[in-house]
Amino acid sequence: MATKIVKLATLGLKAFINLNQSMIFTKATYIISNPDHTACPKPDRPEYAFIGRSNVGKSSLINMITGIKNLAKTSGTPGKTQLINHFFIESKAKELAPLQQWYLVDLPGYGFAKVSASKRKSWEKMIGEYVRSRENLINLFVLVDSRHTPQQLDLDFVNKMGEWKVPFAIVFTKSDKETQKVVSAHVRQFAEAMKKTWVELPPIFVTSAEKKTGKADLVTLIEEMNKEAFEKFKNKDA
Ligand SMILES: Nc1nc2c(ncn2[C@@H]2O[C@H](COP(=O)(O)OP(=O)(O)OP(=O)(O)O)[C@@H](O)[C@H]2O)c(=O)[nH]1
Ligand SMILES: [Mg+2]
Repeated sequence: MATKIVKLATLGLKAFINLNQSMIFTKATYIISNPDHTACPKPDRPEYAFIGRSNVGKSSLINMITGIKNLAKTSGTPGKTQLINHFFIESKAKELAPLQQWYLVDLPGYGFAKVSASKRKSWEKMIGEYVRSRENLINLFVLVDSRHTPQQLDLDFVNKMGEWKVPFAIVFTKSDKETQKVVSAHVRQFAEAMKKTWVELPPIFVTSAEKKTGKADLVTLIEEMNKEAFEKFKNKDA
């Protein structure tokens, strides 16, 4: 099925410049896990969620970003994360910068073959409802395994986000498991596949939670989007 050409309406991304800032995390704590979006914390802070196939490395990436090894639970067995998990984060861009308080969200993976069809369906429903109705969701990070050529499931997912107008960035994971040449080829192929239906590509990152690479660019993007989001929150309250 042909996908509608969609233009990214991504908050803050145009303003994104890598200033080589490195975010200082002053607090990162687990708050709550929920089976559906209605029970999530009050949407009064910017929120960033991590999604992707089961086992792609979502929970590991959250731990890498915050620098806390076991903040989000990881596992070698796919299907570990089964609920919407909220983490409260307090950070600043540099020593004297103002504190920013925001949420990180670890989501279950999509497309996991080894759970029952009904469970898979209910996860997909939970994810779909969460990304479409969570009003403080500033950006979704869609994780893609850098060891593979473009997978239809991932392309279908990003196209769905386009249809739903959910702002997202793509994060290639596990880049330590392949040579840089292979990883670059897979990233290029994914971008080419997206260009068939997209007029503008989202931001793309290459990471390894194992080697702790790619963190600075990700946190810089969050920092920039936070600034813009806080302005919006302020205007809403005024
Ligand atoms: N080599 C390597 N292994 C990784 C990396 N990121 C994650 N892993 C491993 O991949 C497995 C899955 O990682 P998780 O972070 O639990 O993946 P997930 O996407 O949260 O998985 P689910 O919650 O089950 O959907 C674990 O064994 C991790 O140690 C990486 O960058 N490099
Ligand atoms: Mg997980």
